[in-house]
Amino acid sequence: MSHAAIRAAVRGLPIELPSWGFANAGTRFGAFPEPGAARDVFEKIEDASSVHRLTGAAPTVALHIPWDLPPAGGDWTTIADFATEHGVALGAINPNLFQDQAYKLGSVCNSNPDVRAKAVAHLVECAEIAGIVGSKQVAVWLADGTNYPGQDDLRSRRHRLKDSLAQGYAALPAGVEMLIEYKLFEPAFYTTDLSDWGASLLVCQHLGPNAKVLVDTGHHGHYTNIEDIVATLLDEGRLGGFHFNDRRYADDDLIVGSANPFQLFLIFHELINGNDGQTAAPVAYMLDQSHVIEKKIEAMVLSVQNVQIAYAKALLVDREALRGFQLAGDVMGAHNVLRDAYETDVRGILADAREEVGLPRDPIAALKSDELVASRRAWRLENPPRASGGGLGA
Ligand code: PSV
Ligand code: MN
Repeated sequence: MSHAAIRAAVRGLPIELPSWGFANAGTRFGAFPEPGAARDVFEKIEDASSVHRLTGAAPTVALHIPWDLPPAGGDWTTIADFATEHGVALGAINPNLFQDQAYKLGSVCNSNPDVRAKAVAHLVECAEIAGIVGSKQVAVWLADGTNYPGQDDLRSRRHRLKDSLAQGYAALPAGVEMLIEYKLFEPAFYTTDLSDWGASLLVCQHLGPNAKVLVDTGHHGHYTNIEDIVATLLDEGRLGGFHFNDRRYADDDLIVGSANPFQLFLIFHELINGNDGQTAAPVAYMLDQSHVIEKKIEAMVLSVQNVQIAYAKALLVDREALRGFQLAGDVMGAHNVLRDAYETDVRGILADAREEVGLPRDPIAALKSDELVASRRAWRLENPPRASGGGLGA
């Protein structure tokens, strides 16, 4: 593929940012707040808009409810308008079905019908918000599961799961998809009600065509072949999108491509292969990271760049040669086609792609001297937040 075609394809890949990745976060051992980090939905949108202004690649920001709420006297239109004024739009709406005290033993799978009703009402509320702000997805992740054998009846939980999600699905406005995320474990340690892609796929098939699987790259067992999962889901028409992050041990939520960039490249190879061979499949490309020691905006910019690097390298794969080696049974010939593309340094192509449309060649260097980002930080240190807000473990 020509460099011009690669530049155009990379510029055409929208990468969605998670609002919660701009807020202070911690682990259960402690938190180390970043001075001037975003405290409410307005500030998270401001920071997401900075990433978009510097990279041109992140036009939407996902919200997490109720970590993100309009201020007293405002409504969701206020937030959507604020995003538009800042040059971005609102992306996936993420229901929070894990933090409320009522969800101690689960949300949509809870044996208590009142708790399930509360969880379903929240799903319906999120579907309504998606309709108001023009979002295309409600992205559901459940913390539901059990810690001990015998704690609950597993088949009953599954029936409750399908029944509750069907009620949320029925509330989706036209054109909005329900993305269903899975996770091997955490916070539950014995069973998780949606623990892998197969469990999510079965639920999606039960719900209907607008339900699709969301692959969070940090949610698998060690050495799981994620690109193979991607190929399968894409082939079934049920790949809804990604939560990109990187990990070494569990759901580490690290900067994308920092631990295993080869895996990210192979995922993009499948996304192009399963599409038209020229561009990655039009699914939702979202980041889901949580920053404990990193500078938050810089970490997001780096993740965006790492996604683009993986994509550009995958676009370089000589698919015709690859097919030839595959059909000839030439194992090493085929493997080397992928290696050749992966070993190519594409940073210059990406810098050109940015410069061509008036963006900085090096967004991180530009961030470091960005006056708007600095002035927002300074303002936050002197002023209270404009709305209530929250994030992960802060
Ligand atoms: C859960 O670990 C998860 O990946 C889900 O996507 C949540 O919505 C997100 O992280 C934030 O906690
Ligand atoms: Mn996720």
